[in-house]
Amino acid sequence: MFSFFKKKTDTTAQPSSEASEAPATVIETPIETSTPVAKPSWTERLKAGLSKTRDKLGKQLAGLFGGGKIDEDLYEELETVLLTADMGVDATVHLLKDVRERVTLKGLSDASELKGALKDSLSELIGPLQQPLDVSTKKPFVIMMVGVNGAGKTTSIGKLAKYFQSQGKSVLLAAGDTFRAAAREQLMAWGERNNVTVIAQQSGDAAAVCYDAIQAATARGIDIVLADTAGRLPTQLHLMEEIKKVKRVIQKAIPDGPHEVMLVLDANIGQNAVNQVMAFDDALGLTGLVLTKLDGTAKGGVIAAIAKQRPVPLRFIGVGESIDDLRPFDSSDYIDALFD
Ligand SMILES: Nc1nc2c(ncn2[C@@H]2O[C@H](COP(=O)(O)OP(=O)(O)OP(=O)(O)O)[C@@H](O)[C@H]2O)c(=O)[nH]1
Ligand SMILES: [Mg+2]
Repeated sequence: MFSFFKKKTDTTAQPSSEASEAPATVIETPIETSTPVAKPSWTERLKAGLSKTRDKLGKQLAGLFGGGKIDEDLYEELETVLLTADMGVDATVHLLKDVRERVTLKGLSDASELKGALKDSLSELIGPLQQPLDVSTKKPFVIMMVGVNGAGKTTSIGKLAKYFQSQGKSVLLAAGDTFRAAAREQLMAWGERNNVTVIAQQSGDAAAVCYDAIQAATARGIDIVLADTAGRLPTQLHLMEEIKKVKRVIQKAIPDGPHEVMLVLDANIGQNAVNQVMAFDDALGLTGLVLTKLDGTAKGGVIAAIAKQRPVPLRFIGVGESIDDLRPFDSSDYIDALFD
């Protein structure tokens, strides 16, 4: 399937440790195809994507908010519902306290009025995570994508490339996952869909590929570099050292870079997502998050857990596998899609 790319590969080994010492063997793919597809609106897809969470959370809440008095039993049930939606203990305790305060302040007594109070509390909690990524501050603006295996890094890069292009930006991809055999081809396939150049090496290290990509982007006046990296667990210490090195080498190519260190998280893992945010943040200093696969999970509440425990800006959320299924996080859209 990828024979087109294979023709261009170079088998020169790159036993380099620091990119500046070892120029990358570059495989470039300037490709001219695009795939226009008619699709439902983002709001519809967001709602459809969050349907599992909404079905579960929404139905349970509808039961609670149906009517009757606001009493201790009701708060207890609400606590269970929030925990089940994977909001985590900290966020749940916080939300309950906040909802109680709102109920007292507004003199609410009927359970049907609780929904508004909960929406307001949730909005105040997760609202600060809504900080859209401004890529216009640097050129090239270098984005380094990190995360565990299978989180959705490579597909998110493809989606982001398309998103940024639609904003009139030029994009270059760095195939920095040099661990997995098919990774480079996967990124090139995404490059093809998005009509973007991919900088890759047949072999060699991730840092060298990123270094080379930044130099190419600088020389060509490209707006954005999206650097893919291999998946790794925070417990794999040697791989965490390797990713720190990638960051250091990026800084050699562009001293104030990377301008965004973005952790890609799979929403299906629920509370584990919070642990991953903490571990990658401690190692690399995260500046943003991408939460993928919200369509496959009933655990959309994890955003509240992140907001409470390690509020790294949530730049984008993904609700499906197709190229338009990743968009900037909007907290009120998100809350509306959860509740309505
Ligand atoms: N349903 C759904 N699937 C997604 C979403 N984002 C990514 N995926 C799928 O998740 C799988 C893994 O995605 P990749 O992009 O290869 O993940 P990765 O983080 O690059 O994985 P490694 O390179 O192995 O570390 C693919 O099958 C994607 O199509 C999403 O928002 N929703
Ligand atoms: Mg990948």
